[in-house]
Amino acid sequence: MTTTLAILKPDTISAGHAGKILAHLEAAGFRLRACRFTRLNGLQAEAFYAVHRDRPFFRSLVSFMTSGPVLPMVLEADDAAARLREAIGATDPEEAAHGTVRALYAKSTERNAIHASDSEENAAREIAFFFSEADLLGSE
Ligand code: FUP
Repeated sequence: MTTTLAILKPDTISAGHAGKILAHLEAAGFRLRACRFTRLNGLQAEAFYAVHRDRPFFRSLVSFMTSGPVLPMVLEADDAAARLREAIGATDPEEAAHGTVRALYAKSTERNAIHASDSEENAAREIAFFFSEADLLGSE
């Protein structure tokens, strides 16, 4: 079993879709190991998305991700990072496969409902961004 990070984004929380998306992921075989309800400030959102700093959509992405609360969570499964990427679908919901979280709930490429780490290496970094070792102890 491995773990990965998901974030239910502000559009998901404001639309009241958090419970449905969590139920969808649990039904798909992911197990919840940790979660928080928080609101990112500008510095935190910029740091989390630092890899995109020079992209044209960066300021708008930071503005959206700080516009309301988010729900970061650690999910566990066999090959969790790759399987979660499959379960959420393509970045642009119009390209997301039928039945994926983004096909079902995302409104646009920016307001796309959920983040998921794109590799096991990034999953470790992103889990550590939101959760401490102590948060994960005892939740196996
Ligand atoms: P993903 O890994 O599917 O979340 O997508 P990317 O890492 O390519 O992009 C990170 C976030 O930037 C996406 F969730 C949404 C946002 N984004 C835009 O707002 N516009 C774009 O053209 C591309 C990405």
